[in-house]
Amino acid sequence: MADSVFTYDASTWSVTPAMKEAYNKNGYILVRQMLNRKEIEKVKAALENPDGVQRFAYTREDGKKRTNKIVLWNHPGHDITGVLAKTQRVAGTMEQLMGGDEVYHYHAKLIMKEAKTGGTFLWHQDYGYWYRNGCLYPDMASVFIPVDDTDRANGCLQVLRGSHRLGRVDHLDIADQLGADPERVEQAQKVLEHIYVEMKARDMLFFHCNLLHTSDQNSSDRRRWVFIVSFNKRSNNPYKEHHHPQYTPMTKVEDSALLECDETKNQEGKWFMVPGGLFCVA
Ligand SMILES: O=C(O)CCC(=O)C(=O)O
Repeated sequence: MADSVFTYDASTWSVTPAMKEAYNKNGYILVRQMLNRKEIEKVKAALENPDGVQRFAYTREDGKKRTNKIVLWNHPGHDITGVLAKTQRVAGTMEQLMGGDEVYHYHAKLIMKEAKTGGTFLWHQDYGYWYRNGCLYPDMASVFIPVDDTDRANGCLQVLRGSHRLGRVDHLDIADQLGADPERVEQAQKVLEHIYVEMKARDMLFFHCNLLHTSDQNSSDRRRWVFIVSFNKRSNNPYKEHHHPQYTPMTKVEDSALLECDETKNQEGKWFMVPGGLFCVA
């Protein structure tokens, strides 16, 4: 784990060869304190605003008598959540870790595991889903940005270190979810290190789309909300149209744009997934 953990310093930040090596070897890097206190408060307030993304929240059963609340959208938009996704710190770092070719916003989501009721996510690879969308290469990745501290008690993310190098594992319908083939997961668990990625709000985890990950129910009395932004490469434009975007140019913004933005309500430009389809905010 230690070789994949770094600490952010705004005055010196760049993606170093050590970070790239760790990402390629382990399938992820964890960067501590990547947002400052003002920034995380802003992001949290935007995600919590009942007149913002919350208008599009829905509940998903986990197949184990628990639920997660989710908001999922395509295209970053122009509010605080969109600005964060487009910053050099988020999109630029991800682009560098993914090899430097241009990336675009594939989708973003807010996962709300509420205290006492929050559900599980089965072991899966994100590419297990995205493969079905016509993305030929696993040249995709996500940034996991908790807005609450997350630990074993409130259902932190768990990963199998280096599992992205297994390639894509078959995904099956299991307990109302799409999960990685349990036989493969069981074998992978015998040879790969199982890591509970405990994080503070302000930290970010950058992870490869073939990294096997899961999370437990939240039986604690603390909620666990996380904002996740996923990127695809321009060169990996999906070969078929589906419910997430084809290549759409994304202009990255300076990190300072986050504190300069005060928009938390206007969701113009985003397409939200809602039960029954996609809803465009014109
Ligand atoms: O929030 C979590 O614990 C996991 C979320 C996840 O893996 C997903 O949405 O694909």
